[in-house]
Amino acid sequence: MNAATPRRVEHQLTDKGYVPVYTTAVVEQPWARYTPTDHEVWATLFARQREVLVGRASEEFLRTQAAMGMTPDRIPRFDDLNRQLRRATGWELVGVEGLLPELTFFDHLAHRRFPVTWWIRRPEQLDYLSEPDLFHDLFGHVPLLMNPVFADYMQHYGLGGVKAHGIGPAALVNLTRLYWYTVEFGLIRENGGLRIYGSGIVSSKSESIHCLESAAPNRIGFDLERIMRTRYRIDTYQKTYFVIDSYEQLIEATAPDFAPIYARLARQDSIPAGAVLDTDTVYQRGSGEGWLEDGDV
Ligand code: HBI
Ligand code: FE
Repeated sequence: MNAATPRRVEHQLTDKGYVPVYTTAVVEQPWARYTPTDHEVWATLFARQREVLVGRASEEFLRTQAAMGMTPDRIPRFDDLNRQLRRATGWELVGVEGLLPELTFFDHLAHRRFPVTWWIRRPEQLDYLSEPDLFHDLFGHVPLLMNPVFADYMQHYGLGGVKAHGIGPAALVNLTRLYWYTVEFGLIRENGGLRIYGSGIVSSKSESIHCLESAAPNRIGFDLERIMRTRYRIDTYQKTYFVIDSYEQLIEATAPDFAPIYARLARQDSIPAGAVLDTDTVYQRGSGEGWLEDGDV
């Protein structure tokens, strides 16, 4: 049994069919209405992920998550986390119904507000969910907002997103790819190895293992414009993971004005999700085992 309130969802017909677009309203976290099942889902996912992430996740991710007091006991209160976040980097969490229109999402990030879905998945959805729920957002995205460099990157991303929205759809596609291959599915070099910092990976047990240990995917050094040209996967493991040397590299790479970059990219083809270029810094050239031919976005 899930927390009571039905989620207000409209479905919009797009080229990808009917996609849920939630109301843009900010909602209070209905903490008192979470059921024992909701807390159990949180506890199960939290314990399972913390176990699989030791030695696999970025030290900074594990450190910040522990520092802000996230535990498996129960779903954290946004108010408690906000006290820590405001003090550390000036960020705050706002409750939302789910996926937001892009401009609304960018505007939140531009003002150091991270939108967190207030509801958590059901027990039968433990292993896969097609949209971000509370576990993905809170466990996956929030800890690194305690890190000042990553916190700045996320705000810069939001400011860039608002600008890109004004430039046009091609710029938005380029920028969404950057978010996808860093914030959601990024790897970082640490202690002589590769570690995970992407939220889409840390909230998934199987991908936490796959992205580092499978022979299938490419692992390629971060290159801003290369990433902004590269298509990605929504419904399967990534074919390619990009590796940063440090969180500072994200800030340095995104400091310049993007307008000339968008103009240059507009004259270049997109790169297929599984491609490896001669100019790439290759940590692993993937075997491609299990890749589906179609479906890159
Ligand atoms: N809305 N709530 C929410 N969370 C996201 O991560 C999110 C979103 N809307 C759009 C979006 N992400 C992506 O398209 C970003 O690349 C903008
Ligand atoms: Fe996410």
